[in-house]
Amino acid sequence: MAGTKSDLQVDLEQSLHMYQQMAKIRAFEEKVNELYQSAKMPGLAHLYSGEEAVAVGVCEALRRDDYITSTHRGHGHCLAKGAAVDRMFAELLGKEAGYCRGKGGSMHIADPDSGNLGANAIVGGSAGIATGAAFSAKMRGTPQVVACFFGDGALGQGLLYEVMNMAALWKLPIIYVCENNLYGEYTSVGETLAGEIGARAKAFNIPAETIDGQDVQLVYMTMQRLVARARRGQGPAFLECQTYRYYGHHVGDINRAYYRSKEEEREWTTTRDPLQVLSARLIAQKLTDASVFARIEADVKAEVDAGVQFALDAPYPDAREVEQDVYA
Ligand SMILES: Cc1ncc(C[n+]2csc(CCOP(=O)(O)OP(=O)(O)O)c2C)c(N)n1
Ligand SMILES: [Mg+2]
Repeated sequence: MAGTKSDLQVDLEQSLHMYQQMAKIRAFEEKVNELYQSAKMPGLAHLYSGEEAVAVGVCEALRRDDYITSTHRGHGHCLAKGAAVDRMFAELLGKEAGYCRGKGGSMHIADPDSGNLGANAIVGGSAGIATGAAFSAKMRGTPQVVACFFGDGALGQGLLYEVMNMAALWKLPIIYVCENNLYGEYTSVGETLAGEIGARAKAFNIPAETIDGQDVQLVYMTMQRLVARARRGQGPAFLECQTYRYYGHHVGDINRAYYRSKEEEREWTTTRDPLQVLSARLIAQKLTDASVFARIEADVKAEVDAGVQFALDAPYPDAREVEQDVYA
């Protein structure tokens, strides 16, 4: 029965699927770090480790033809929406098999087949693209919904407020998902943000909620509600997910001690780890046991190992294609 409370429970199969998605993102990011540290990957990357429950909980509530827009810290969003590990690695390594034929790299991965309109290196930049996509869905009369991911740093960008105003006025089917990981580069949100985060959305009469972004079941259930509302034509919503990045701002930021404490890192990585939160809960509820998680971990490790090997072996694009598909 649609809309009953029991619909909003997360069953075991779906919980394990979300665990598997989170474990895949974690394993992927660990491998990206290894590639960078061993100088096998050009450029750099912003790792999503620690924030997996946000991307996975949000994307679990979406259909394949719903849209997302992503950020500079976008690998988790791409994978959660359905991108393949091998083509992701290929893109990071500049290979032709990558999602942008090796010309985009870490911060520009897009995959229209899975509804991913792309990562974006301009902080806040994807808000305009996401809102345009929601406007397009409304004009075309499709039931598609858009999830727009952005970090706390994007709250300092004017574009976000211009598009939230439009989305509210035109009742666009979009969820603005703020990944508040407490830092923008090397500065704590306490030094950059005045007032409450949700109040910014409420100023446009957009309903806003703040939740624990380390609890994937909670993220999923909350998103399910907001997505259903948007699909019914009731307009946008704003979701602040409180989360934490385990590594530095990017893979080269290895000395974090001058801007955040070891105690803070320890608290988030031990008591609030999204994978452990979910596995401990399912075990405590006697729904499953530790061997199931061990098997999932082994499966995703095998997938990631095969994916990276595929990408390492894959050819670079032909040099004559250097200007092909390049628009600026
Ligand atoms: C418009 C713009 N200003 C500045 C930057 C440089 N920059 C890159 S990432 C970043 C911090 C973003 O912080 P946040 O939005 O909280 O995302 P997080 O890195 O924490 O995931 C900044 C300032 C940029 N890319 N774009
Ligand atoms: Mg941040």
